[in-house]
Amino acid sequence: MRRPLRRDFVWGVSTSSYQIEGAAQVDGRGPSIWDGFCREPGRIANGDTGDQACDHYHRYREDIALMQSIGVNAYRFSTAWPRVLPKGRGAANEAGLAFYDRLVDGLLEAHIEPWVCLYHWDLPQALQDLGGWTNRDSAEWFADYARLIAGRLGDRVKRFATFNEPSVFTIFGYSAGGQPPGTKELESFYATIHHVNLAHGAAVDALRGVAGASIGVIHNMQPARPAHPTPADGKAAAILDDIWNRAFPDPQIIGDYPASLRAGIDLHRREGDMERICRPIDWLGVNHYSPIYAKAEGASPLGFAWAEVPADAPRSPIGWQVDPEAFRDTLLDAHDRYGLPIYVTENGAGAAEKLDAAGGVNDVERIDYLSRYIEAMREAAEKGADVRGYFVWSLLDNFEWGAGYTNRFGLVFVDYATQKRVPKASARWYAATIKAHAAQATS
Ligand code: GCO
Repeated sequence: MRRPLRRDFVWGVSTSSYQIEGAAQVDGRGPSIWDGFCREPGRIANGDTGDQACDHYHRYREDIALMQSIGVNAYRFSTAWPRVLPKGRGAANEAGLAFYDRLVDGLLEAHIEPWVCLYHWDLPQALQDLGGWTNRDSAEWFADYARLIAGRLGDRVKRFATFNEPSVFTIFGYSAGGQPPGTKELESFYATIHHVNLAHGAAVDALRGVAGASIGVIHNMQPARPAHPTPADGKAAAILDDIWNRAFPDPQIIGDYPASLRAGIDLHRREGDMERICRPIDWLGVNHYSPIYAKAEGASPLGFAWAEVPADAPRSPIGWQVDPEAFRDTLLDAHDRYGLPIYVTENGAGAAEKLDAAGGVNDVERIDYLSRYIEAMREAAEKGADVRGYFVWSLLDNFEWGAGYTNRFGLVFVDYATQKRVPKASARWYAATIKAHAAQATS
């Protein structure tokens, strides 16, 4: 008899502000770096933008009802910094804060616990104009934003994350291209890593002002594997592992950077910085989809290049490798290395779907992916990983960054032309999974 997951296991869904809210120029929201990036020719598939997205800003009550129908007990979302501070600092936007009041109150009325992530990549453009994360002042800008959110929502919200996937937005924003600001300058890259870590620590201190706050951070964690079993590719994979998996959780939780990054970071590190960064937190959010691959690349300033998934590997409909064992091992490694309670804050499968003749989506491949990954998570828990929750990415189909609206990750299909929501087969499957767990946990 398999040991059930914890009785208080959290079953949720995740989204992010820029990917679902829309209302980009409504009620005083200021521009973010993504608003501008989407308008640069060639950056986003089909020239898509987050201007409307899922119109969650206006349809949040309908979306809460969808969460209720699935039976989740938690909802992870992000607050949009430029919606509450249009210039990134200074005067707050009451209409923006009032939206999050309404959203949080609606969730609590539905008995769904709000989990608030402060930063899911939508930096106010006004702060980017001051250097953004390359500017060491960004730590204080972020701490002030954290204090504003904590002060407004902290009487009702207790679960806070500082950042979502800092390695992704720093690598692709400042080194590999593909995300704003799209620069490729090594020193700026190291500066942003260090300043984002400082911002994390400053925000943790700000959030500690909330009585009963349970503070975490959300990191993508994926085995970095060599494209070929050669010493050169093995070295490249080790570099990618440090940059992709360790550059943030290690200083934030262990207290120092991986050795391979220290020379670059030391150009920006000051006395006392590691104590400013490594502040006690209560949980670790792990986002995981698949392994990643690296190959040696002498011409690359970082010494590696991304490599393809092996041709014979099982893949999801958008070509990401399906490897549940890698997920199990990632959870066990994270448990061993960081020793914090773990919540899987993102896991899911993308597809280029459309409504079938019956007006539904029978997403059996997504169901297969989710069931195999949840089983792998159970196995990790049985082997000792302190896994306490699981959030599907995502509740809704939404703006998938560079892929625009071509990749759909939702349990719920969104017809962007009409904004009609259609729960997929996976929404019904997830609802049944949550119910089955509840029955098992109380037996
Ligand atoms: C990320 C983000 C999400 C993505 C999801 C699917 O990792 O990019 O957290 O915003 O939409 O991971 O790619």
